[in-house]
Amino acid sequence: MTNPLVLGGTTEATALCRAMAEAGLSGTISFAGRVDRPVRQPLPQRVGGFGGVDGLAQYIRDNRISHLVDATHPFAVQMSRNAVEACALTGTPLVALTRAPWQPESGDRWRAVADIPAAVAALDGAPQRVMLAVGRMHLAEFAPNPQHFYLLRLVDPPKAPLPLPDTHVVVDRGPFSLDDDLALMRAHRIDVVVSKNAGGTGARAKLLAARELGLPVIMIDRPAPPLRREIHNVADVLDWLAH
Ligand code: 3Y8
Ligand code: NAP
Repeated sequence: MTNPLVLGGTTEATALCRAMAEAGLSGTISFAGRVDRPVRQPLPQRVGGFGGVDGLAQYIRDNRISHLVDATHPFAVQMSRNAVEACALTGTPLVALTRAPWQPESGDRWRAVADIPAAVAALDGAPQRVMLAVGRMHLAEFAPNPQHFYLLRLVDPPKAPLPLPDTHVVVDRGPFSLDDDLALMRAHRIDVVVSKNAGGTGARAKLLAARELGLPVIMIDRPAPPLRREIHNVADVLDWLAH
């Protein structure tokens, strides 16, 4: 009896759950509870942390989870580490449904940086108009460069004062479109875009818009994931679940 648990929060996770439901497979998708209203999913969902490795291991035992699919975002590296450890503890088969990093193409003006602190350092210098499209959780790290105008895109309206003095907030969740991101960057006269190398399609529009406008992009490399089996498409995950 397969009873998979999908760690979600990405476009691919949602696509996997739709395919599982269409294939008549049961399962559960899990969210951390980062945003007010996670998008409706075609499988039953649970929201909230598990309580570290032991909490996840206990959840796996209590719910007789037969397989774990880690379909979290490439920057959700703590969750991915916990999944590897909890599956080792409980002997649960694990795969990661991941997407390749974006690669620069002709016309791109990317400056690759190792992590968020390096992206902050890359913004040292004279005031610019920055599209800071890295979400909410790491905004405070950019406070050392208050001289810029920041266009911020958040999933939910800010619940606390923002750590930056000169901002314009757009409340929107992806997937985003090229036309909308072009209009947004033109409307705010953006000079530079800051992006995580999320990969996938949901967040890619801003890169295509930057290319069309000839804007530089500060591209933040993803943290190294733990060692685990990785699958890059939904069909192969369904096949893995069936065997
Ligand atoms: C809660 C669950 C789906 C999933 C859609 C993908 C695409 C649209 C683009 C920009 C970049 C950013 C952010 C982003 C994208 C997809 C995917 C993706 C980037 C939701 C969702 C949850 C989250 C959490 C949220 C983070 C934030 C990051 C916004 C659902 C909508 C910036 C990542 O306010 C907060 O606390 C937000 C936190 C983690 C990163 C951060 O540091 O703030 N995602 N995003 C998940 C949970 O609770 O477990 O409601 O759908 C999911 C999606 N967001 O089903 O189609 O697959 O990547 N998410 C980044 O890439 O830099 C926006 O603005 O251009
Ligand atoms: P993280 O830093 O790797 O994880 C921190 C803690 O959050 C985990 O230890 C776990 O808590 C809890 N958690 C994370 N993902 C969870 C999930 N899917 N279900 C249940 N608990 C989860 O994670 P994050 O970067 O904050 O990402 C949180 C969620 O947002 C994930 O679903 C991820 O896919 C999604 N997301 C993140 C980004 C991003 O840029 N980071 C972008 C798009 C979507 P416990 O230790 O208590 O179990």
